[in-house]
Amino acid sequence: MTRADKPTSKTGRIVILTGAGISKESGLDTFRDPGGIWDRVRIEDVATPDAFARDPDRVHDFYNTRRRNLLAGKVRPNPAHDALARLEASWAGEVLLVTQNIDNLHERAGSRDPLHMHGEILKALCTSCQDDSPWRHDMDTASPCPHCGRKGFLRVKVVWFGEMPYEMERIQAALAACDLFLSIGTSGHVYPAAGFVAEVRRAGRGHTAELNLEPSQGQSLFAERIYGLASEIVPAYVEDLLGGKT
Ligand code: BV8
Repeated sequence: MTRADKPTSKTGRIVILTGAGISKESGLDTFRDPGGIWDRVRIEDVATPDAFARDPDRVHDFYNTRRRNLLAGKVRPNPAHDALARLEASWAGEVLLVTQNIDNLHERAGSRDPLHMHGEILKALCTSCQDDSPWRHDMDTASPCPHCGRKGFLRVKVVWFGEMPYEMERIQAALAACDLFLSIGTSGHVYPAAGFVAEVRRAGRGHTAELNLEPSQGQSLFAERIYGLASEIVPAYVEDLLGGKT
């Protein structure tokens, strides 16, 4: 199988996957770095449906703390988020930004419609009427659903372990058709996102690049690997893609 080259024209299809590493320099913790979130709490206690059924107050508290931190004034998009928004605005071909992150930093940087495959911390989901709503304050077991009004049925609109991520068919179709797959700021631990690079390789047409602080679990599958701080390597990569004119 020939190795696809990076698109030189601005008409190719690009799929971008981001993870917690792109938001680290904005002040949000990653999960698996030393001192990261999973060093402080266990996935089984706060990020599974069983955890929520067993101790909803604990899970609400975990996300209330992260939501408050995200909405604190000092957390804002960094040059990596800005560069991806610039790429979307300047690229004539299709760009699909898929993020594993539940923060809103891509939107605040100007990305038009990021696909949050793991959901969004600033949304609530009602398990009674199934509607979702914007949600920017603390949530607890007595919070009423803004749509149906029922209490005790709200959860944060986030995909927990063992739950199906959002819009997988749309993502898989885009991966099979893309000319460039960029994986940014992710350790490649969590599936199905960690398997996206293999799906692009199986399709046999897209160039694959990993931009991360350090090699990820799937690093050997990428045709191109660039390591460094996202706020530095992502703008440089986008500048190169756009031919230096941004
Ligand atoms: C699914 C919640 C199937 C939101 C998250 C048993 C049952 C079911 C499934 C499984 C199972 N066992 C295993 C699985 C699969 C499981 C999985 O992959 N487990 C792993 C741990 C082995 N996956 C799932 O359960 C998924 N669902 O498979 O469903 C199914 C099928 C049919 C029907 C129903 C279901 C669901 C996965 C989503 C889980 N939710 N989070 C939240 O609280 O945030 S995942 C969690 O990890 C986060 O959401 C995060 O997005 C995700 C990935 O982490 P990363 O973003 O990569 O972050 P990480 O800290 O790991 O890495 C950061 C990287 O950045 C590092 O490499 C670092 O070097 C780099 N970095 C740091 N600083 C910088 C930097 N890079 C650049 N610049 C910097 N400055």
